[in-house]
Amino acid sequence: MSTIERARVVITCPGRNFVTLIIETSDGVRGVGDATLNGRELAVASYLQDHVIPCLIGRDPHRIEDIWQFLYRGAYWRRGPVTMSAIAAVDMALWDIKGKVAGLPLYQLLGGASRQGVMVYGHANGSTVAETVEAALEYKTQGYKAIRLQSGVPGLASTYGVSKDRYFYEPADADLPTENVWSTEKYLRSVPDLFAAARDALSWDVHLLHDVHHRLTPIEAARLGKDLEPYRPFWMEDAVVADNQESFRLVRQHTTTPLAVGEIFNSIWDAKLLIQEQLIDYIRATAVHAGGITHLRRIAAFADMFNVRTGCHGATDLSPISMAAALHFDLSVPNFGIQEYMRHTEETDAVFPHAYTFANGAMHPGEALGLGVDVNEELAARYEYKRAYLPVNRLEDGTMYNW
Ligand code: CS2
Ligand code: MG
Repeated sequence: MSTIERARVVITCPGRNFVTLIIETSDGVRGVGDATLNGRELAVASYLQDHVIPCLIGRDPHRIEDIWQFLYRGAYWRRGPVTMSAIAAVDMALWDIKGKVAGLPLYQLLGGASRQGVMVYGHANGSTVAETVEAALEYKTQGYKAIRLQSGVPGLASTYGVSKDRYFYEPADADLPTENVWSTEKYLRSVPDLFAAARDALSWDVHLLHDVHHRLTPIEAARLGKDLEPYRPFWMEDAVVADNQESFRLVRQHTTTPLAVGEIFNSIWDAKLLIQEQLIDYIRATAVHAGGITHLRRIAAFADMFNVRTGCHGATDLSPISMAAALHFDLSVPNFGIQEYMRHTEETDAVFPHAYTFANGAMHPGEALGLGVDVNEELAARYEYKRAYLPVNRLEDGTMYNW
């Protein structure tokens, strides 16, 4: 029987920080898992190095479920983004190993392909509506069938999702948290104009999405949902902070705009009421922050019972290992909705060589064994960790708010 012989954490920063777990078996098979938690990378690295890896050595790498349960129940202090990102990294690496030993790409172990390809959405953004619509037209020209729109807000110096560089968005922008200023009133006035201009320019043969990024109250979200109905958004994401899942009941009562939530969820318990009361249409949880492929499959199966589809998070602060894991999952899961695709930089892609591809608005994980991605440790070593925080938000009167 093969056993887990070695495991180590690789921290690298090819433009932004990534944390990777490598597991190696006594048969010489190597698996990789993403453990990146934006702004708290070292916490997960330590959780793995100091508390998880000692428990892995000598175990049977094929007992993925048993190891998952050992790490979840055995932690005593259950759930939370750090714990579940660490468990996720182990889970992804063990599925990678199982695929390699089986001689199959991971999606074949998850039940095979349920579709030809995985529809993705790109990120059009700009400091003005005109710039954002121009970027969206470029994405449409590149073949995207779904495009997220994020525009600057008149009267605000900065806002979520608008990057200095049109294609690469990295919000963790400083050694200490940058303080942004937010005004809901100014924001609510600007979004309908953005969608009106975008529909006018892009017509109806492309899906349009928007990320509110946790910044509205339920009644404000209800108002924005109603204001956007004429433009038929594919979804309005993170309309309201979801700590209180019941608050989505009010939004749901007032608008037919589809709702997506969950990129910051780390277990099924964060979404239970939202799913069973059908308060959302898409669940955004993804492998790296929600306990890996094993737990993500549980969340998707529960969601399927209530007509909720998947819409996995896929920002640049999730490494190409997470993108690969998501694409294998997306290709197979029956209630697939859409996959976020924020392209990584060439530097990052060089550190994480991968088999996945993009064409005509969709992606495919490829036919390489396991996850079909690896980490080039020699190249990774050239990029030192660099502390970086996500920004914080204050209202115009100085009140601390949600970023
Ligand atoms: C965003 C992310 O991709 C999204 O939908 O919410 O860019 C998010 O802000 C980052 O992943 C945070 O690290
Ligand atoms: Mg988001």
